[in-house]
Amino acid sequence: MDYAGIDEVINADGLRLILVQGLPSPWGQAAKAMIEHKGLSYIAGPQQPGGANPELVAWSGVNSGPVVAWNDEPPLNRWDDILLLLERLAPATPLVPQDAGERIHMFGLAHEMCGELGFGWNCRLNMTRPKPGEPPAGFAKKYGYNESDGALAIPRVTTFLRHLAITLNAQSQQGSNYLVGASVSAADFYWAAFSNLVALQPPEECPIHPAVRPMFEQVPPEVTAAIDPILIEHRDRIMRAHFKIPMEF
Ligand SMILES: N[C@@H](CCC(=O)N[C@@H](CS)C(=O)NCC(=O)O)C(=O)O
Repeated sequence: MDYAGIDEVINADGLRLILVQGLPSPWGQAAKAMIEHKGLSYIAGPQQPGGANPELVAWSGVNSGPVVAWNDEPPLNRWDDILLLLERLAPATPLVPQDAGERIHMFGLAHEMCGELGFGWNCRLNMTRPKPGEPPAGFAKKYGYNESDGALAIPRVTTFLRHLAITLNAQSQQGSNYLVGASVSAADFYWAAFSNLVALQPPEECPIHPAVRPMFEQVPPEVTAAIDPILIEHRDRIMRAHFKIPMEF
């Protein structure tokens, strides 16, 4: 990824995107792909995962990625705020359905993938689970690991995966390859990006550092068992049509 310095990003006009450097962070990769799909030009800056990132924190108020900023408007860090900004900047390539029922469904699915205690969150709780008897540390502490949510993380992930497969199978029977309605929406981008938390793309598509790859590939067997092939077919189709391959981070 061609990163500008953080100061340059903060002081620039136009659209800026802060990405978690070196990791296929799905929130950031979905935002990046949607920006590129919409033909918006932007400059990117790095968030150092696990680092203090003092300039980023002083500017945006958060120490995580993505952060998306437009001109002198306050920098955004929530997936839904980011999506609505992108829709405003490039309405001609909509990723939020016009139809109210489809829109409600799309935001429901997106929340279940991107929101707190959603699919991505639960995958991370499981990935950073402390050893028995040890207190949460590092990302587990930062992202709110506690025993009750930790115990529910895997069941929440498998329930979501089964629901998503039912949705895609029903869509397929209606003649649609997309999660919602008859055209691509933000939900398709989110699933493509978040699928990497349970079925990481091969190195040539997702060139994550070999030392970090095993952490992403440690998927509990009950999660792997809940991955209907239609989920990965959809991911691969959306990735090939709408994401840059190999992934840049
Ligand atoms: N702010 C996002 C979630 C962002 C998020 O969870 N970012 C993680 C991605 S793994 C991150 O920045 N990790 C690196 C770190 O915390 O240092 C949202 O609520 O929509």
